[in-house]
Amino acid sequence: MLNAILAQSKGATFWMPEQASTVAAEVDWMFYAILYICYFFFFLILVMMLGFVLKYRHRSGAVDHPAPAGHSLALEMLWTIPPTIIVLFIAWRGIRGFMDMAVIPPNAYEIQVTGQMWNWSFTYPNGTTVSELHIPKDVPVRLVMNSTDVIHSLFVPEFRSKKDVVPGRFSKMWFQATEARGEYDAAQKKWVNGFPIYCTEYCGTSHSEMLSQVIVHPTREMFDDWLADASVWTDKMTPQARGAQLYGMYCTSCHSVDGSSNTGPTWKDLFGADRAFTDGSQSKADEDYIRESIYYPQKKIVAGYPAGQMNSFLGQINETDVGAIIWYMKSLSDKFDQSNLPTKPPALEEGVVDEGAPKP
Ligand code: HEC
Ligand SMILES: [Cu+2]
Repeated sequence: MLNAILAQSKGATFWMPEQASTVAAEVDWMFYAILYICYFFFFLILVMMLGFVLKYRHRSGAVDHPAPAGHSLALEMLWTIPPTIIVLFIAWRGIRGFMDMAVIPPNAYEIQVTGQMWNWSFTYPNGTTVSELHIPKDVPVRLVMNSTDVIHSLFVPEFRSKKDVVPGRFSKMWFQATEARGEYDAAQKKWVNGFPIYCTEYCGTSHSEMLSQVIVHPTREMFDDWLADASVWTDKMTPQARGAQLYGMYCTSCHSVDGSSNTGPTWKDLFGADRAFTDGSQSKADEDYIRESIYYPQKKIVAGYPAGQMNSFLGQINETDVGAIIWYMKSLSDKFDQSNLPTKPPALEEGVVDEGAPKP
């Protein structure tokens, strides 16, 4: 009965979104318990206050200054002991729920999370990095999270899970999804309808735009299939399409591809252009220069831009993917002969046999 009132309903309510993890029901229980305790005292105090206002209102002939009230042991016990029991109960139940969330099961599946201005990336044990979190249902998942720049905070409301992601240290969080969610939209070529992911560190310009989603696969097998598929792009897209995908994951917040200005220079017509740097030197934007700009961005600072804005992507974007980004920049530049762009995914180019790639 009590449990039914205190939100063991899994669906969304006025206060809370649907429950989709093993700890969600306990969090809601505590939330509603405190909420109803507050309702109770709010109305109790309000009714008594109104009652006293009426009962002791000013009437003609009444004594102006009644004798000060003395000491009432019963009353003092009443306002001391029940509230103490209530707060101790809240603390006990809260600590119990906190421990469930804090103690990570040793068999949890581990995913690395990186927060950076202004997106999330998720790296799997095989090294695959994606911009949306995919997990299997009914499997405990541990997130080991860090930030390359400022403090971020990862929040999945349906899981009731939130944790700060702090530069210079790893924070950890775990959850176990109880509901499968999300499907692949073949027309749009992307996953849709997952549980939303937010950054709740609202202290800078675009944390609120660090939106992503959790796709919960119904079984471990389906998750493993997804991961195997996500790990290989060479049989699915051209290198310039892969470059565009990486751009969407890491670079959109600072670089435009249509010539408009942003934190960093636009990539439109960048490849092959002459670059001038703050130290007075110059160079052509060729493959080497772009690779260096991605791995060692502080070596040459483009004139007109402040240094220290762009972080190195060394260890985050591998050489193959840097190659794909360079192809993408070539596809955006009028200084590159567009008829030289690859037309097929590398694994499907004639004469290239990739034994390891799963068959389409
Ligand atoms: C936080 C903002 C930011 C992000 C994110 C960012 N950059 Fe930059 N980038 C800059 C700034 C600012 C400059 C210009 C100053 C400099 O040379 O360091 C720059 C310069 C560059 C240049 C040289 C451009 C030129 O006009 O010569 C390249 C190439 C580049 N970035 C590639 C990338 C790639 C690839 C990514 C994503 C993987 C990326 N950047 C992500 C801010 C960013
Ligand atoms: Cu953030």
